[in-house]
Amino acid sequence: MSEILMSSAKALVEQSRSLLVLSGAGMSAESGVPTFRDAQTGLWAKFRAEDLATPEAFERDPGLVWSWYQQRRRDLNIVQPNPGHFAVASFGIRHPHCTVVTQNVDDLHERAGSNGVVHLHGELSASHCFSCGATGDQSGQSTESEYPPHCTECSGLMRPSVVWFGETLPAMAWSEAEAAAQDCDLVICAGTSGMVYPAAHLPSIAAEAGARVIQVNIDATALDAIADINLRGPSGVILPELLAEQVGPSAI
Ligand code: BJW
Ligand code: ZN
Repeated sequence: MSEILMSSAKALVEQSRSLLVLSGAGMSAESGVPTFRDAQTGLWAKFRAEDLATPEAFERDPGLVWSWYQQRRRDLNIVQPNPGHFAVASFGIRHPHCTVVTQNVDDLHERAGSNGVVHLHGELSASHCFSCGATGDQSGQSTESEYPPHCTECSGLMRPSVVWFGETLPAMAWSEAEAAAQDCDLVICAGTSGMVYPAAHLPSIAAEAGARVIQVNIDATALDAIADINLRGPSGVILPELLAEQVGPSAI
């Protein structure tokens, strides 16, 4: 990757007073979590989204949908955050005006030390009732059961607390993300194809309000056109360099 691009991107980070990091599945790819749309390894290359990630799919076959998410929960238990997650977390500690908005349902940003992460598409570890929305007591939730447990409030079926196609995003998460996009002066989009809305609209919201946009991705994406700087490469390599503490001029 060009040294000139990296140093221009670092200058934008250095000048930024309010940063938004928008992450997608590619951010966790180097931890071993599959993306959705990568040609060979993405989840949608092996499974049909219509069969697993819609409310209609759950109504049709709750056992199939639940067991697929249970397997993903087990897979998530054995992976670790990668250097990209750690770079974002350590930057957030040094710069209080850094908001992390993720489309990911994993908790790898939090496990790396990021606080206040906004989850646009929910969280894999949580469940709520498909009928009444109650979250219930999750303390005894096992990742082994292959059929959804019953709700303690209404005896409906529990479902994973992730956002499926056709469902609205959690209102609080969306309003926090939208406010961060409107207020920031720099957005870093890391590891997202920019194909799923409304999340993919956030960089344009920020750009229209005057922010600059840096994209970190191994490939070209739908966001290339609005990014001021495209840094091509793995987020686990690029982000540690981009967000490294700048060493100021010597005091001597
Ligand atoms: C690396 C890397 C490395 C790899 N380093 N980079 C027609 C019908 C129905 C709906 C719609 C429709 N047209 C539009 C819609 C709206 C729909 C939508 O956007 N669909 C598009 C796909 C067309 N959106 C919705 O339905 C949303 N809700 C909504 O709009 O509500 C309003 C409404 C209500 C009712 C009716 C209509 C509207 C909800 C979207 C929910 C998305 N859910 C999922 C599943 C979550 C649960 C689960 O995990 O199973 O969220 S889908 C999936 O995509 C997941 C992700 O968060 C999301 C985004 O994907 P992401 O993160 O960008 O991953 P990938 O795989 O796409 O890209 C990975 C990138 O990483 C690639 O670019 C790689 O190159 C890169 N990469 N390794 C850096 N090491
Ligand atoms: Zn219920």
